[in-house]
Amino acid sequence: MKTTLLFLSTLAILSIGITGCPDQLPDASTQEIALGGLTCDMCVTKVEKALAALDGVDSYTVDLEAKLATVRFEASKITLASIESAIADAGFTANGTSRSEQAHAELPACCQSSETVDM
Ligand SMILES: [Cu+2]
Repeated sequence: MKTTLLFLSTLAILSIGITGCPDQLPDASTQEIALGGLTCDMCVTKVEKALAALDGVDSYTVDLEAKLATVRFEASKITLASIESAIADAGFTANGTSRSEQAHAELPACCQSSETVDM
């Protein structure tokens, strides 16, 4: 009986050790955002700048070839919709949302893309 209890408590401690990762924020969420209108590295920089300016975004990667942004954020501070609209405000579509045509028109010529939605 004692051995069983010891075994169970050891198991409990072990499982806490596995799940209770200290640097894993409880409300952290990682989402992939499909980007439209991404043509070159400058576009990537524009999207990265838009993401960097957001409070609540912990980290991000922007993949030009996959046209995909992977964003890790704190769900209590910012919503996915806010992140999408920040990207749209920078002149690109995010998950099919419409982009700011004004911001898009202000992008360098190499970044001007006729595609409005790229899913
Ligand atoms: Cu570009």
